[in-house]
Amino acid sequence: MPIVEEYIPAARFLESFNGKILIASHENPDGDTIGSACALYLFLKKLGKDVKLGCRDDIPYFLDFLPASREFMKLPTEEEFDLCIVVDAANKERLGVPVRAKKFMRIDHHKGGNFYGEQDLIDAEAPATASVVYYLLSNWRKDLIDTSIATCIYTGLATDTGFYTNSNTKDGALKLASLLVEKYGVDPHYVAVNVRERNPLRRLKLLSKVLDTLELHSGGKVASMYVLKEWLDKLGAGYEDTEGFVNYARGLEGVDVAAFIIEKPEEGVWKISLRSKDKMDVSVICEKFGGGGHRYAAGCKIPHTKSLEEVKRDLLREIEKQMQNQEGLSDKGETS
Ligand SMILES: [Mn+2]
Repeated sequence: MPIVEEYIPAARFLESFNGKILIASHENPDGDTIGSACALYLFLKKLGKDVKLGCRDDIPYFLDFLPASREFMKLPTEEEFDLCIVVDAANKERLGVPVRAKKFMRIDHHKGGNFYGEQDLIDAEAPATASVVYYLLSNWRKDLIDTSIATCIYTGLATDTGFYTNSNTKDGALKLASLLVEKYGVDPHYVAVNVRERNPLRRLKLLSKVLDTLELHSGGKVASMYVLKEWLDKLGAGYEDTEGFVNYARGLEGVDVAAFIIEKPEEGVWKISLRSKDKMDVSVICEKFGGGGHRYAAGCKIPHTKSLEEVKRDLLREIEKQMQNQEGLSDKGETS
């Protein structure tokens, strides 16, 4: 359980803040950044704050059931804010666009990153940013948390834990989920059906193409897959349709690290998603390419000027190197 005192300064700061607030979700938004932003937005609205929601990208179809998900404005905007609350992102760059704000605040559960001031609320032990948001709100005005707010928090928690299967699924995540259901009337089945069982046909067609690219490396410990922009265009699919594909590669027996390479020519990059079964810390690999994330899930970008073959080669080389480093570390750990 988080230490209550840590949440008080952030609550006090927001309580006394009287200006224009923007809650900003990161680019290529996931359930945690959208769920956290929506929960905080609904809560601040109840307090009568001047608050807006913003994101560079469209809200993915699997999150459009969330209360307030349709309130997002497209970033960038000319509008200037007194405060921008960056949720679920280690730095402003993760917003994908510049934001005009006098002050920034970070509410997050990622390790490292940039800090904007005393008002930041970061708990690297938290399973999701949504759980950080929950403890902020419950240490502030518990009575204002309703089923809508709780459903947003639950969705962030459920998606970031892979519906309670990822390695961040510990006692704390399950207890919070239980509390949200018992006390605030969240319906887990409703959330699961909305997030996971409204797939458009184009997504499955895309998956079948992507699975065809599956390759194993390093004696079967590493799996890679990719998707090309032209395939998306042909199927009328978007990047949101590739969400979760990397888990098929990670799910293979013997695979410790799965890599998914997404071509994004309009951003001039290849976007890389890495997943591990927790034996390997993939955030370290992504940091080498200027990205980051968690032990079990991380991402980075490689310039599009490189060919797919070069990207694969560079990535696999770094993964291989880190596997040797980290295996070396754990061996040492065992003998000392
Ligand atoms: Mn998160």
